Amino acid sequence: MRAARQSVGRSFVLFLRRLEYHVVMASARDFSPDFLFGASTSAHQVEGHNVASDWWLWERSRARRIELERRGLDPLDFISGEACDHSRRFEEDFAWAKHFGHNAHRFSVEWAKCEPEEGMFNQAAFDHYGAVLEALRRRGIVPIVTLWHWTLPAWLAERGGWEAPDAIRAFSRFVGRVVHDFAGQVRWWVTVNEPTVYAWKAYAKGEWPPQVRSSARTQTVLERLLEAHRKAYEVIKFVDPVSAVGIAHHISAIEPARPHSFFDALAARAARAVAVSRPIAATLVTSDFIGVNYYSRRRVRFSLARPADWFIKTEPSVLATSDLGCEIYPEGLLRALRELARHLKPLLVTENGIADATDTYRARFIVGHLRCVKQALGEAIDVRGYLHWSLLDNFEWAQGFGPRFGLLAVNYLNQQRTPRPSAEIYAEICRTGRLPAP
Ligand code: IFM
Repeated sequence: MRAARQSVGRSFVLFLRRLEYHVVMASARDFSPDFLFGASTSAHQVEGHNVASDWWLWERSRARRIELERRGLDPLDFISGEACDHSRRFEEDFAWAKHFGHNAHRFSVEWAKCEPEEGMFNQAAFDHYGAVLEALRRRGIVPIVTLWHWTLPAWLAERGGWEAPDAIRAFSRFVGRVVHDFAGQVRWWVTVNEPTVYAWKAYAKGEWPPQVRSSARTQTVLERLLEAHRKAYEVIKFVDPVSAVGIAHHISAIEPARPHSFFDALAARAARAVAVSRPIAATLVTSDFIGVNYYSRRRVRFSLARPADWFIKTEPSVLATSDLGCEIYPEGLLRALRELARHLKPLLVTENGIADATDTYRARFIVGHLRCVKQALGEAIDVRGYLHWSLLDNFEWAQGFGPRFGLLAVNYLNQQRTPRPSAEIYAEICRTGRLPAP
C-alpha cells in the first residue's frame, strides 16, 4: 500500500516536472528562469596566500622542488603564492560574473585560513567570507559553498590528515562554526569535493600531499571522507534544517575500450563501482542533492600488467581533447544524469569545464554539455543548475598554473582579467535561458 502510494506520488511529480518543462519550452526558453547558471572556484586555487595549509608547505618543500627540477620544470610555476589574488579582487571577479548573467556561484571556505591553529578560529577569515557572501547577495547571485576542497590546515596534516583519529571531529567543529556564522545566508552547502579524486591522487598515486602509495590507506581515507560528509550533514541540518546539503562527486563516463570484450566490460563496471556508485550509495541518505562534477570519458581495458591499478588500464583518447588530454564527450554527462535520476534526488552540475588555453573548444564544450542538460530536463530529470569550472584561470594543483580553465583569462604577472570569447557565448545562454541554434 505504502509502495503504491509512493509510486503514484512519484508519477505525479514526474508529470508536474514534464508539465513545467513544456511550459518553459512554450515560453521560448530552454531553461527556466530559476535554473542556476554560474561558475565554480575553490579557495586554494584562486584566493592566494593559503599559508597555514598543507599544500602551501608541500609546494615549498625540498622534495617537491627536486622532483620538479628533475622533470625539467620551473618550481616557481608550481607554487600557488598569490594565485589569482581573488581574496582581494573578489568584487571585480563577481562584477564579471554578474556581467556574464550568472545567477549562482560556487566557492569554498578555506579551513586552514579559518582555523590556522587547532581550535583557534580566525575572525578575520570569517569576516572575509562574510564580505564575499555580501558581495554575491548584492548582485543577486546565489552562493553555493563548499566546506572542504582538498587543502588541510597544516596542524591537522602533521597529525596524519584524514587518517588522524580525531580528523572528523575537527572537521565537524569547523563546519559547525561556518554554518553557525552563515546560516540563513547560504542555502546550498557542498560538504566535500570529489572524495575519490583526492583519495586516489594523494594516497594511491602519491602525486599530492602526503604522497602515499597504498591501496589500504586510499580506502581508509575515502571512507573517512564519506564519513566526514555524513557528520557534516548532521551538523548543518541541526543548525539550519532548511538548507540543501550535498557532496560533489567526480563522475566520468567510464566505458569499455573494446565494446565487445567481456573483460573490458567487467573492468569498466568495477571502475564505475569503486569511483562512482559506492561513494554515492554511501552518502545518499545524507544528501539533499547530488553534486555532479563531470569532465570527460575514460575508456578502460582489463590488463594483467596493471595489478596496482586493480588490473584496469585507461586507453588513450580517440576524440578531440582538452589541453590536459581529456576527451570532450558531452554524452557522458547525459548518461550520468540519467543514471543518477533513479536516486530521486535533485541534481546539480557542480563542475564541468575544459583546460583550453586558446579557447578553441570551450564554447562548443559548454553548448554541447548544456544540450545534454536540456535533454535531461526534457526527460523530467530534476537538474537544478550548471556551474562551469571555472570563473577564472587558476592554480591547477600539482599541474600548477599551466592549465587554463577560466571563462576569464588571468595574466599572472599583473592579475589582469580578460574575458574569453566563450565566456560571452555562455553569458548569452545565462541571460536568455536559451541555447544557440545548432
Ligand atoms: O581544478 C579542479 C577542481 O579543483 C576539482 N575538479 C576538477 C578541476 C579541474 O581539474
